[in-house]
Amino acid sequence: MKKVLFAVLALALLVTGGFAQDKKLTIGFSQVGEEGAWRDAETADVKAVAAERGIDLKFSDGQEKQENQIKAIRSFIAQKVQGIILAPIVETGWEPVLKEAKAHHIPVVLLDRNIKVSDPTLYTTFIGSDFIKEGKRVADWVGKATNGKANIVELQGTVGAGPAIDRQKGFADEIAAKFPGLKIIKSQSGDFNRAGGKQVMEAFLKSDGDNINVVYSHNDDMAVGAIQAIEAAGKVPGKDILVVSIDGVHDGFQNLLDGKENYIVECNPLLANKAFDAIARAVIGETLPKWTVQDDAAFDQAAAADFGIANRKY
Ligand code: GYE
Repeated sequence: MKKVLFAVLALALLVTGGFAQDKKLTIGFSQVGEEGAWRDAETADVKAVAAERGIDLKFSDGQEKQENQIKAIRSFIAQKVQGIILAPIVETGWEPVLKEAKAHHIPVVLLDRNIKVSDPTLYTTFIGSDFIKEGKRVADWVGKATNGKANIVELQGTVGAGPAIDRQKGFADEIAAKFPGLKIIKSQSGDFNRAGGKQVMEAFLKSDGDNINVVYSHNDDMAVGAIQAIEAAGKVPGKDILVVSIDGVHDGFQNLLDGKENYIVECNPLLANKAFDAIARAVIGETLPKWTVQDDAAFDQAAAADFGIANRKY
């Protein structure tokens, strides 16, 4: 069966002379949910690129639940898709369902978050940014801006999610190595969304009020919520309390321009072209590197003003 499929695809390649054959592909996309602007941009990009390429896209919104994502993958397998794109909410627990996909020879490309599995052949490639490096870049900026002395509160992403784990680790490792005077006095999850960021920041302000010099948020959306909490507490975000985060979505960028935020490391959500290319290659039997790394920029207020919000793509 697999051989027949390969032969047909190889023939299609010969006829069309390239990856244009992916016109005939049916691909399932299991998305995390709709927790913020970053993810909405990613979803829109996947849908737009699928339409451009004439791909039949089966889209499933996991509503921030791993069990929904696992169900979606099973349903994609039952519908005999040729490939699956998975944006995994958390790092662990995927092994059984990925074995099922593998048994049906369906390649799975990991989009924007990585997973932990003992058998690396269970997925084709992880397409996304280096979250450890993001955390380090933020720590380096905070170290410089505060002369290496500050009390920091941290808003973590979704518990168990790759970017939350690595953004925490990269930041913590960097300050341990270079800035002994930077102290993380509180750290809690705001679940990568605005309401979560606001709520957790309110609690931090209540308990630690005047001791907080910096808020490090694992994404822009939580930083937007934190800035609201800081203002409601009668303090000036960007001055009384420095605000730093990751993503570079429109509202985060605007806060940088408005002086309410101080530094953002970009994390590009527009990965769909790379994802569909990866599936097309896997379908014809190519082996890909396990990590397709996305390189990102970083902005302080001056760099943001230089770049201009009109040039932001998400
Ligand atoms: O930073 C955040 C989103 O997985 C890299 O998830 C992604 C992260 C992104 O909710 O805004």
